[in-house]
Amino acid sequence: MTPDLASPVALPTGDVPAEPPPTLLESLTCPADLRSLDHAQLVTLAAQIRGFLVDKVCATGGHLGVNLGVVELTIALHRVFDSPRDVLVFDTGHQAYVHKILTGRRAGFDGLRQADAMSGYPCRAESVHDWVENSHASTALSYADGIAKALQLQGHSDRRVVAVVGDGALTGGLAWEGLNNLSADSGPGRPVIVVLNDNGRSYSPTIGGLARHLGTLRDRYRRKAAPSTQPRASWPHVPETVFEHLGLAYVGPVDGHDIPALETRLRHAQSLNKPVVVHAVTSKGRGYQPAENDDADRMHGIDILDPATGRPAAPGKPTWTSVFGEAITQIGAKRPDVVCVTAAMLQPVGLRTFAARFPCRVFDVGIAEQHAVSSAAGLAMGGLHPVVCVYATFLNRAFDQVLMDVALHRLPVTFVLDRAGITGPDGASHHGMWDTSILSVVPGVRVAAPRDPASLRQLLHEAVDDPAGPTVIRFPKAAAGPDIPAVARMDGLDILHRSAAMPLDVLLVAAGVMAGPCLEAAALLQHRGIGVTVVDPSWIIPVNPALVHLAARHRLVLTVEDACRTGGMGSLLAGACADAAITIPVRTLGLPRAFIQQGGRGDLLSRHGLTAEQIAAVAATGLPDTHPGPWAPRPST
Ligand SMILES: Cc1ncc(C[n+]2csc(CCOP(=O)(O)OP(=O)(O)O)c2C)c(N)n1
Repeated sequence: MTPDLASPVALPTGDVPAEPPPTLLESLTCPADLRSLDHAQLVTLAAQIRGFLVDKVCATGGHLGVNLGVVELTIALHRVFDSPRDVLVFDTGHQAYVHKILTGRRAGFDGLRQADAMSGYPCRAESVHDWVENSHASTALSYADGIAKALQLQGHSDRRVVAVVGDGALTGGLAWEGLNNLSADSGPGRPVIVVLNDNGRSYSPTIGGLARHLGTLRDRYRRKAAPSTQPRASWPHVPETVFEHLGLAYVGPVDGHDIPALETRLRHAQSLNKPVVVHAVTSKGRGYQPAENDDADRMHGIDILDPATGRPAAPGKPTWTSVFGEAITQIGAKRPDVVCVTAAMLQPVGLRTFAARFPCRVFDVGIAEQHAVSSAAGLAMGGLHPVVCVYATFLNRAFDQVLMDVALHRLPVTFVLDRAGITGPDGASHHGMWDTSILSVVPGVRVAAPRDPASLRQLLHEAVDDPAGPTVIRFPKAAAGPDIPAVARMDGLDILHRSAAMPLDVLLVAAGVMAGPCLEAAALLQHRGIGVTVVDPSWIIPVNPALVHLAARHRLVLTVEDACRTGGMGSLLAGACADAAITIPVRTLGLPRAFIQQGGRGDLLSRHGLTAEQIAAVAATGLPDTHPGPWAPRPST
């Protein structure tokens, strides 16, 4: 008989459905529980963790492929080392989901990366097992170096410090500064264990001489694993490792999915009592077919997906990144001198089409933003126009290079800052909210914030046509469009709205994507009898003198930007008005000088006063004299 699926099965009175017994994964509460498991149980546990990751990460979005690759490695680390007494530092931190699961945070995965819930990176407030929470790459060796020095000086020589670093993160210069220091002091007593998680990829395959060297070492491991019919003498020559040349010990390569082999190597590394690199070979996306088949980045990080197909649950809309990708490719077709530079993020910054059309004119330099900028300076000195494409938050790394290597030389380099402003679920280290503050002190740099796809295309053209010095274009992680036409253009300013036959009460100065909420705010204010002009300066740094003149004609200026208020567009305009002895009040809305936690972009913008209603409320209450009292927008009639 076919059961009626719509109605629950009737149980005899008094019967309670039996709870299924907990799975191995469900029965784990802390890392120590791992140590009593036998090999077969560990294999089962690894499979359960993979199933759990696919289920949960497909539902929330997050770093899937990365974490599927480190399941066995993380289990082995927690069996060999005694966290948190021994210190585990994860470089970048995007690969710490398994660590979270094993340290009692399985339940948090339902809220992964959501507001007021579990972070997508290690987080000191969440667990004593998390030492570090910065998710900018290549820092782990330096943290480990410092922690080990501190433990040593305080007599804790029995505590181990382990840094887990990817082959991608190892392309960053900072990692080499760390390695250099670790090997400078290779005596007993400060033995940092560097676990190199080598999957051959950053997002895409890792580039450069180091990647080639690691490839040769991986080859050695593969040949050992698969008995060759060729005589051993015909195998290619394998040089000693670069790590040994630096004075560190080297252990490996070891199969990063073989828990007993990993444990043996980690214990051996521990026994050496000196700085050592343990080279674990892993594969990103392991165990989930859609990730293993994904050539672009093995599903490094994903949005919400249908786990059965590995495809997005809803079709995507055009993003700022995709609009940029098309625009730069069109420019590239007309301008052979335009070249692009990426720091290991070709696809995420929208350069895939450009790279396919002009493979010789795009340079992936590894996770090396500082080098990317100075190398771009060299490209410009050599007569090309480089376009450096990075996430806004990662430009922080290269501030000195922008200042001294590009701006001081007045070189025509264009910086395209993707993910500017609130980025959402990646949290404090990923909000692209510092760029305008740091760029505002750089002499000669011009910064633009497009409001829509048409202005992105226009401003990008203006930027690459500027031979006189550095230019910057910033846009957010969001869907792009629709276009917002200007009603007038005046001395480089786009006037987006003017209240007809009303006084010039409020000037709303909208930086880029804040144009939409400012236009809505204008409608609300106008409805209350307040005259509003909405202006988009397009180039937000330096201040356009025409904006100061326009400000002087109004009774209140309110600037609105999706960036840190400190030193941003608003504070620059306020300073320029003060310098010009203009006494009308200038209010500034933007992000606070604070580390903003993760959440949805819309939610976080609203929490920081950047919705239309909130903008209108500040404008109405900030107007001198005529509009006193609390602001409450009238219900529409
Ligand atoms: C300074 C900096 N630049 C760029 C990034 C963006 N990013 C996050 S993970 C990643 C690739 C990391 O590769 P790898 O270290 O090999 O780790 P895997 O993801 O392969 O495990 C990049 C480029 C970052 N986090 N920090």
